[in-house]
Amino acid sequence: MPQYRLYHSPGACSLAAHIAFEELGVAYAPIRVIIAEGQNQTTEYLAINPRGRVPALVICEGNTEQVLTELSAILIYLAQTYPSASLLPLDTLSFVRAVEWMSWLGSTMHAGGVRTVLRPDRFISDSAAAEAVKTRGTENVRIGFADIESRLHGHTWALDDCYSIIDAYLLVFFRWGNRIGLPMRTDYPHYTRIMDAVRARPAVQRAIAHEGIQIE
Ligand SMILES: N[C@@H](CCC(=O)N[C@@H](CS)C(=O)NCC(=O)O)C(=O)O
Repeated sequence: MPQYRLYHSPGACSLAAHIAFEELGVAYAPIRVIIAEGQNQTTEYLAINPRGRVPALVICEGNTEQVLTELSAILIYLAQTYPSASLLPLDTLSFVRAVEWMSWLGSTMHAGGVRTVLRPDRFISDSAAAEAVKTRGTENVRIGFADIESRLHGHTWALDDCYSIIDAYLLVFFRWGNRIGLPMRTDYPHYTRIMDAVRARPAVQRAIAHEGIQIE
C-alpha cells in the first residue's frame, strides 16, 4: 500500500480531501500548511507544490514519490484506488455527474466565486475598488448557492441516494458561506439538511476536530 502525506490548511478546500482520508480509514499523514501564516509560500512547500496551493497529496511507493495537486484529481484518485469505500459512484453516468459537480464547484464557485469575496486583491490591485469586487462576488456566490439549493431539493445526498465525497466538498462551501456572512441555515434549507447529515458522520467530525474549525 502506498504511503500518503496530505498537505492541507484548516478550513481550506483541502478539508474535502481530509474527510476523504478519514472516510477511507487508510493510513496517511496530514500535514498542516497554514495559509493565513504564509506557510504555503515557503521554499519547502513550493518544492512540493510550486503553485503554492493546498491540497497537495504526496504518494510514496517504494522509492518513488509523486505529487498530486488539484482537489478533484485527488478525490478521483482516492475514489478509484479504494473503490469499495464508494467515495464516488462507479457507473459512468453517475461518475460524470460527480465530475460535473467538482468542475463547477472548483471553477465557478471557488475560483470565480468565493475567492472574489475573500481575496479581492487577486482580482484588482486598486484597494478602493476591492469592495465593489467583493459586493459583486457575493452576489455571484448567492446565485451559486441558489443553484445548489435547487439541485439538492428532494435529494438525500448530492448524488441522489448515496453519500459521496461531493457532499463533503459541498461542506467546504457551506462553511465559507457562513464565513462571508450569508444566512446559510435560513436561506438554503435543503443544503443545510444535507450538510447536517454530512456533519453527523464520524469521519467528518474527526476531520473537522483535527482542523480545529467551526462550520457555523
Ligand atoms: N484549483 C485548486 C485550488 C486550490 C486552492 O486555491 N486552494 C486554496 C485554499 S482553499 C489555496 O491554497 N490558497 C492559497 C493561496 O491562494 O495563496 C484545487 O481545486 O485544488
